[in-house]
Amino acid sequence: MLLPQRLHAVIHLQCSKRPAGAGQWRMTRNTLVSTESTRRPKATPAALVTLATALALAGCAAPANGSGPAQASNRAPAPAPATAATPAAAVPSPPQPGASPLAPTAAQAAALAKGSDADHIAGFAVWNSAFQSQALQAGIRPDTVRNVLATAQWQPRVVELDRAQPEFTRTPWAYLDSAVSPQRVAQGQAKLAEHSAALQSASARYGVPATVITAIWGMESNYGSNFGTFRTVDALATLAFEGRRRAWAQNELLAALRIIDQGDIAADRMIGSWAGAMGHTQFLPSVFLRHAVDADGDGHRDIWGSAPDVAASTAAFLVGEGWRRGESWGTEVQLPAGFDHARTELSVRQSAVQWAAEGVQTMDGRPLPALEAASILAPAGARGPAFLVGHNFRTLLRYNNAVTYALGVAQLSQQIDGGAPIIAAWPRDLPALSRDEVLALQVALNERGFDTGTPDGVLGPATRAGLRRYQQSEGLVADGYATADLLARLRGAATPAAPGTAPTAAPAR
Ligand SMILES: [Ca+2]
Repeated sequence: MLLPQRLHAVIHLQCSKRPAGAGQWRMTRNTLVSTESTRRPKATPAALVTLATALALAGCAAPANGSGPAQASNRAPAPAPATAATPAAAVPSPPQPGASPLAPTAAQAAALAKGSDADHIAGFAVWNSAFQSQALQAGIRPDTVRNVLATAQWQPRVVELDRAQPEFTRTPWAYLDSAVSPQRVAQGQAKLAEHSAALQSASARYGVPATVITAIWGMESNYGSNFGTFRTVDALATLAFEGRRRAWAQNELLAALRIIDQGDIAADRMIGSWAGAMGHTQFLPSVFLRHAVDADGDGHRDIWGSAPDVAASTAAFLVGEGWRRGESWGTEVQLPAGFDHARTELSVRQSAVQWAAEGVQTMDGRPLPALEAASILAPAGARGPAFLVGHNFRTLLRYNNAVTYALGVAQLSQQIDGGAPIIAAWPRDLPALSRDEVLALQVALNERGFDTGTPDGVLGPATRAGLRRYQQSEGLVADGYATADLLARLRGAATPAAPGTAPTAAPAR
């Protein structure tokens, strides 16, 4: 990994269990020092000039350095713990209205972002100084503002990663091959045995199977081997200054400072992903405040080093989002001939009994699980596997709102438990579409009157809906799965008899 010029320290964490079954991980830290040794940017004359420019850009009154403690008596009541619009733990929530008047606007931050590293650091210092006042007003302790927020660092790598867009979409099978590899299943079984006491205790307390907790742990951080190397405060402060999701990031940053105030974790151990997701379970700070649990009774909610806390916090999150004890996530199913694939959406719900009456069956002939509001999903379209999913599957989506993610947790937990992998074959002959191809598909559908919303290169419900209407108009199976054939057909380049697209191929799809 390349070290950005001003990334002074990369903190590498390794967790290894103590030998005596204490249920605690020992955390070791290796600090790699790069080009500079101090955490604060030096105020060179050039930097001071750009600082003045940035001040003007940001429309700020000159902030007094170290103004934090002086304003401590001027606290407003602390707001309620940050409430992200989407409490998914691993995925940043959408932007929220109500930006701080103290922060630079998105346009100003964008202007700064085009500048040099010195511009970034100077602008970041301006933003930080202004935000220190806001943090104090929000009730963050002056010591924390001075020692943690004021020493936060601009991390250019965070911005790079935030702006990175993959060139290609990922097919469901490519994602699941990696997320639910035999190695990860075997490792999950070993982790389940190793941390049996912590996982079973959380399971008994919250009613979430230990295999599901283990699977989430595997999906989120590969069982703690990779939960990110960014200081959460640095990552969120960078995102807050950078501006694309400023209100959201400021909210999460305040939540992170509040966690430090509460003494759950020291700032230098508050480590996670570039996007602010922390520790083994990749909780955002606002999610931590709502759901993290001190299960080992040491007085700290520690999702970085305590197996009992990690297991209980994960289960508590799911229960808080509605997980039902004893209910299955769902199962792989066979669909009857002539099944209307336009109905394979989470929004189409009926009881498993009703689905069974339509001819939906399990793969092994056993009865469908008893689910009330269940949906049929076919993430790779009519040629791929289909699943009946219920309420607890939708709860998994609260962790990360992607069907393939929830399917990954479901499959990993099932296989850790000794269950079978997915039986039906994926349509592996279909190539992944590039982002440009998805964009072209969206534009073409819109032009033909099959509305997909604003073209964004991302396959979502609106694109599937537009695609399904197009497929129906052409007499095709309306599965809403985007393929190169469909794009070619939309462009008028497809031959009507192309395999997999012609109406006569419907039974095979
Ligand atoms: Ca604890």
